[in-house]
Amino acid sequence: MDQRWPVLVEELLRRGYVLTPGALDLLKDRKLSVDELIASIPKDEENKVFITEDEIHHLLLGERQKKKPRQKKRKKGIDMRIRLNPGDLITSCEGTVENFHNLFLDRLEKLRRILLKRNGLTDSRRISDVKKEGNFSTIGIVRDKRETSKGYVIEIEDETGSLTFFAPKGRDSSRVVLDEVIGVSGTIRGRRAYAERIYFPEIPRTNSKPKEKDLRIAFISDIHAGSKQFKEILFMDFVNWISEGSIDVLIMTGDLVDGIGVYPNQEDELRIKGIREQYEKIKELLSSVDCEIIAIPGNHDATRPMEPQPAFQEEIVEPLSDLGAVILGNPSWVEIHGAKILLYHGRGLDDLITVIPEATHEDPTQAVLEVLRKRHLAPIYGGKTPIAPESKDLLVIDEVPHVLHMGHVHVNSYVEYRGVKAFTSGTWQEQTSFQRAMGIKPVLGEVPILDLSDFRIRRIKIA
Ligand code: D5M
Ligand code: FE
Ligand code: ZN
Repeated sequence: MDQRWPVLVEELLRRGYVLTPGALDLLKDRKLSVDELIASIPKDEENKVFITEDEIHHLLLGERQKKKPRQKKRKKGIDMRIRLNPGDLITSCEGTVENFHNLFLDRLEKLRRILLKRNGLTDSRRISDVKKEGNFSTIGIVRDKRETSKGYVIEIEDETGSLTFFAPKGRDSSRVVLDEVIGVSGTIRGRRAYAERIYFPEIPRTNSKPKEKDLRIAFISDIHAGSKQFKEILFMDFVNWISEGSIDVLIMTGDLVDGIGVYPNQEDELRIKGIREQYEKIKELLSSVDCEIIAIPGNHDATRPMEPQPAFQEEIVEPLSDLGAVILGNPSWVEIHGAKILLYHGRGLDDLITVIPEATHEDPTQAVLEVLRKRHLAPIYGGKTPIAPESKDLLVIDEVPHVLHMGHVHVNSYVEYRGVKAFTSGTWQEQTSFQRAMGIKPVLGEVPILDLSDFRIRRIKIA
């Protein structure tokens, strides 16, 4: 705290006002005079003694809103195509055993098509056709994985049967997860199968790049408007920055609001307790933004939590439509001037982080990398990510994108893998008590910007 503090606090006391601890916190490092502070107190509250966090908040925000955005012509002919939007494809599935069977069959078929192109798997057979002795190669869904002293015993399954094999310890075998589709080649001796190589569907080595275009896309996630921990002032600094006209498209990948009833006793952590009002807040925050806005939901938003998630419930998110935002489901795929962009909130990362060596909540890079190699946004079934028994698996990454953007983990990470730029983009919400208990340290206000003029990502930091 700087030198002026005791003076400011004393002066306020002399005039009969006390700052609450929250208000003191907000004022840290901000240069405001006693007169400005007193002016922030509503005039109809003459007997007021305490100056609260809310009042300081409004005062600081007012300061920001004075900066009028430079008016730019909205949507200067942006060529945008929506290639996948789960809302259009979601069925009213009932969750029967047959539904799940179809889901996994679709997953197997889509990923097998990709795996069959790999050297070493082109001759692979269905599991029931694997010869009882000699060399083999096949493809299946991982049903079981157990660690032994020397390696792993892995069981895979397809439509025709199952196969259990031993895989020695190694980078690939350590990264096999339940319910993903893999290929395996090796030998069978005396009825025991030994893997020599494990194959993930993978990203092929290509150097595909979108055409050059003078256009910049900002990626953000996890605003959590309505939460007491939402850093509105920091967010408004970002909004003011984009309102200056440097950004053409703003993409938001979920948890726009904190929601209601997402976890027990959430009411205590909410500044805005109504869901509609939380989206009204988003509208207010973004009202000066004149670039194209694209939004998909996360696990805190107003739509079903099971993935794939259809777009937000229309009645509730009218404020988003009022903004002219393009509202899609989770995951979604948009193409902007030829740049193929896959958007996913990122819940599947929670499950991968628990099993992928070197992946942590602090640095999820290795989990993001595995999403690309496994060509699936949430391969592990029955973990933390609720997955709907749709007949098609929309979480498979059928086509290779140029960009994969996720949120949810509340930290920034970046990996470029075989030409694909994959990243998570942090949050605008301070650490919650739950995150403190889990040891999760959020990263706030760091925004990756994709520049289509040179196809590079630059990260700006809002201080
Ligand atoms: O998730 C914010 C962060 O908290 C993100 O890093 C995941 C983590 N998180 C959330 N729920 C859980 C559970 N149930 N287990 C482990 N980690 C979790 P958000 O979606 O914003 O609440
Ligand atoms: Fe979140
Ligand atoms: Zn989330």
